[in-house]
Amino acid sequence: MDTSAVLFERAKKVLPGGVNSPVRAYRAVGLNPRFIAKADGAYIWDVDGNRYIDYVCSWGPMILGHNHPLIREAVEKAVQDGLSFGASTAREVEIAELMIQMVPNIEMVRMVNSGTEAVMSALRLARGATGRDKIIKFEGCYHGHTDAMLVKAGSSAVSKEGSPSSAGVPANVAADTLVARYNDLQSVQQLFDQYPGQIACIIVEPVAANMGVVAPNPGFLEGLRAICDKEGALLIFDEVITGFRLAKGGAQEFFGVKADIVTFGKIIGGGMPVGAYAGSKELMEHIAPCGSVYQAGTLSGNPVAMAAGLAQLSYLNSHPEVYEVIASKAVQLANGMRQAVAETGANVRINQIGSLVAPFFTADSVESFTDATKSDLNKYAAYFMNMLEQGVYLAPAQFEAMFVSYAHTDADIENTILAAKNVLQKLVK
Ligand code: KE4
Repeated sequence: MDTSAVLFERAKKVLPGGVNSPVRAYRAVGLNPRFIAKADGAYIWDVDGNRYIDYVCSWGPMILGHNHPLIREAVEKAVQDGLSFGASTAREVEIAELMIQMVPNIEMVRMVNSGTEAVMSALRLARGATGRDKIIKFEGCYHGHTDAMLVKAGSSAVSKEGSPSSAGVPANVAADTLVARYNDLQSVQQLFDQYPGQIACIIVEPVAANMGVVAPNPGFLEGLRAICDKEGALLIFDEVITGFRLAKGGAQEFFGVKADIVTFGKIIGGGMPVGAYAGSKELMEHIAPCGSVYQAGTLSGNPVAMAAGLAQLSYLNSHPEVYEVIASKAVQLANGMRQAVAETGANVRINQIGSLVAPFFTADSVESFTDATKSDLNKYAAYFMNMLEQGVYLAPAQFEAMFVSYAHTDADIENTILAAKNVLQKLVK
């Protein structure tokens, strides 16, 4: 098999930037990307045979670790019956019933094929249900690449030098996207005061995990709920990352705050392409064919993808201890990294909530995107490269998260902490 270097040269001839998703190009860390050959449990192997402890976990889907036997067997069994029918199947009903059982405050679900598609559909639903056009998002939050969300977005869409998040987004589309500051309720209320009766919804990552990891300050999500109730707008929790990760019921359960629409992705596909959006029966019956808000998809509810998602969600539903275990491992990791920071005198702040962790190369607290952008991105790039050399695979960009899975062992966590200490010692010299 070709090496990563050879594959990347070939890839750049046939794929924009040599990748099918920008962050995979490692441009934020200034390295050539590793091509991955296989994965198992907490580990991935690149095409050159190097093994890494994996904290990307496919950007969140692999909460049980890679190549879980239950998920693999469910997929192998499902493909025996065919790959796609373009017609309804029992498994779509079963996974929707299970999601409604696991997640509070949702009565109906619509399956789509990605988080982006879930968000795009949820925004259209909010606009269709309220008759209002404007939407509020938060600077540094990332909600996939639908036009309306590529305004001051996070993750790999972070704009350079203040330019918009993407060319190709018409000004009149971007004009309907209003941007507030995460953890700043006043910046939200100001927009409602400026555009009374015009704002359909607020969309928020209940934990911002596309600016590094930034938790909501106490009262922030509750405040968004209250503002939406007062202003007649809908609250959308984008739970593509937090859904089925922060708790069985996701952020609504974890924080005790109800959203009107919830978007999902990643974990519900078990590694296969799946997204979903969900809400009350009343709201969801605005969606075609019941109502006037159109949304459709050739492979929505694909039977093989549903088999993978159903296997993963069923395991999570019957093993709630997973949540306590992955959160405690993340605490062990974060505390170990903080110890390494203290021992080396490095300027690093570690944020952690649930099984999400993120280091920022700054001595200051990080509670907003502005704080996150003040961290030293070059130091992060050096940290990433050195950790890779130590056999630890982190997000190849600062504005992402570390994901701890059920497959990460205590030894993996301890080895990661040791690697971090070695690297920080080297970087502070
Ligand atoms: P997808 O369309 O990539 O399935 O989901 C978009 C999305 C929506 N909402 C949130 C909160 C998300 O984090 C994402 C996608 N997450 C990124 C990681 N930051 C996916 C990785 C990538 O873009 O390659």
